Order: sequence, then C-alpha cells, then structure tokens
Amino acid sequence: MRIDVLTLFPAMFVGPLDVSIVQRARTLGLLDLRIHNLRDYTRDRHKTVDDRPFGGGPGMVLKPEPLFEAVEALREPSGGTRVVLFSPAGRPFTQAMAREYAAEKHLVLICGSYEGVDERVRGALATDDVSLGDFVLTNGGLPAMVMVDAVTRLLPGALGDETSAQDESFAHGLLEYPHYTRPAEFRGMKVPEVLLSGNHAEIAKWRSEQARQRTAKQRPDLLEGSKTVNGA
Ligand code: JCQ
Repeated sequence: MRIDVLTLFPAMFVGPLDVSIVQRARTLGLLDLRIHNLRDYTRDRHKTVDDRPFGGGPGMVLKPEPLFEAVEALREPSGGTRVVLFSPAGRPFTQAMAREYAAEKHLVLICGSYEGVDERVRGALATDDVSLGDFVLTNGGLPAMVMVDAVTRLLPGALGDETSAQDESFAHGLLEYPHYTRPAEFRGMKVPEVLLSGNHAEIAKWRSEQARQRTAKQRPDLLEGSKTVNGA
C-alpha cells in the first residue's frame, strides 16, 4: 500500500520508520511511504503555511490552500484515497480502524500543527478525523507514525511466519496474557508452574483466564457489555 504524509516537520520521520518491521515492509515493497513537506505546496514567495485565527485568539491556524493543493496532487484521480486528519477532536483510533486502513490501497495523512487546521480541511478535504488519545501534542507527526506502524504490521507478509497478527491483544477483544522466557527463576521470581508443565490444554486455559483477569482490572470497558470499543 501507499502512504503519503503531509507535515511541516519531515525531519521527525527520519528514524522511527527506518527500522524493524516497518523498514522491512518498505524494503519488501509492501509499504510505499512518502513524506512530504507541506511548505513545498505553497505558492506565495514566503511559503506561508499558517495565519492568525479569524475572530481572534491565541496561536496560528494552518491555511487551507497548501493542504488542498497537496492532497489534490497526491490522491488517486479515480477516488479511493482515505485522507486522515489527526487531531484531539477526532474519533479514537482503534485496532479495528487499523485493520480497515490496512485493507486500503492509498492513505494520505495530514499532520496538523499549532492551534489546529482551518475547519474547511476537516469538512471538505479529510475523509477521516482521527485521535490517538485524550491529550494534546505539538503536532500530528507522532500520531501519523503510530498509525503507519499499526497499519504496516497488518499488511500481508509484514510479520515473519513466527508471529501472527491474529494472536495480538484486541484480536480477541482482551488484553494479552503474561509472557515469560528463561530463566525459570529470576531473582527469586518464579515462572508460573503451569507454563513449564507441557500440558497445552492447561496452558491455554491459564492464559485465557489471565487475559480475562488483566482486562477486568486494567480495562473493564473492554469486557462484556461494552462491546462497542474496538468493534470486538
Ligand atoms: C491527536 N491526540 C492528540 C495538535 C491541533 C489538527 O489540529 C491539531 C492537531 C494536533 C496534533 O494531534 C494531536 C492529537 N490525537 O495533538 C493540535
């Protein structure tokens, strides 16, 4: 799949997406990731990307023209491009949305900055308004990188044979069970006996019970009765 990112800070994207599974997906040709400087889509002498808010108030607002120019230049003429705007005012990002995006051919990710973007971008350019959580960041670069990561690992062939995207937290709507590796005892802390037993039925039962307990404690909203979260 192809992902175009529109940002004022392309330097942010150097590093995190050049390692590990995302880098391998790029090398394998599963992911065609292109980072664009929004300033390159301005047409005035000063390469203006922002301006003061109508009605007054603090800070600056991203102007609509460069964003419309960029998205119109990048999106598939025949349609089908999902245009995602990151903002704290968006729909909460979930694993179900990551699965949906992983099935698309083309995404354009808009990284807002400053006080926000001109509302006409949200209304008439972005197809999706997505939040990564209830906090405020300086810009949408980190949310964009998080989405690229979450989507890329779901692309067919991105994970090695040893790992399976279906065995993850949220695939079954619960948090993961606890994992252990050698040594069987570390600083007095023992690995649960059942995991050393070789009894695979008992191990599966223990893991599912642990997942349920952990979910009840940390994320009761994910359990029965709140099934709207994650579409699980
Ligand atoms: C995304 N949770 C927090 C910051 C304005 C579009 O307008 C703005 C976008 C940002 C960047 O995104 C976030 C965010 N999910 O802060 C301010």
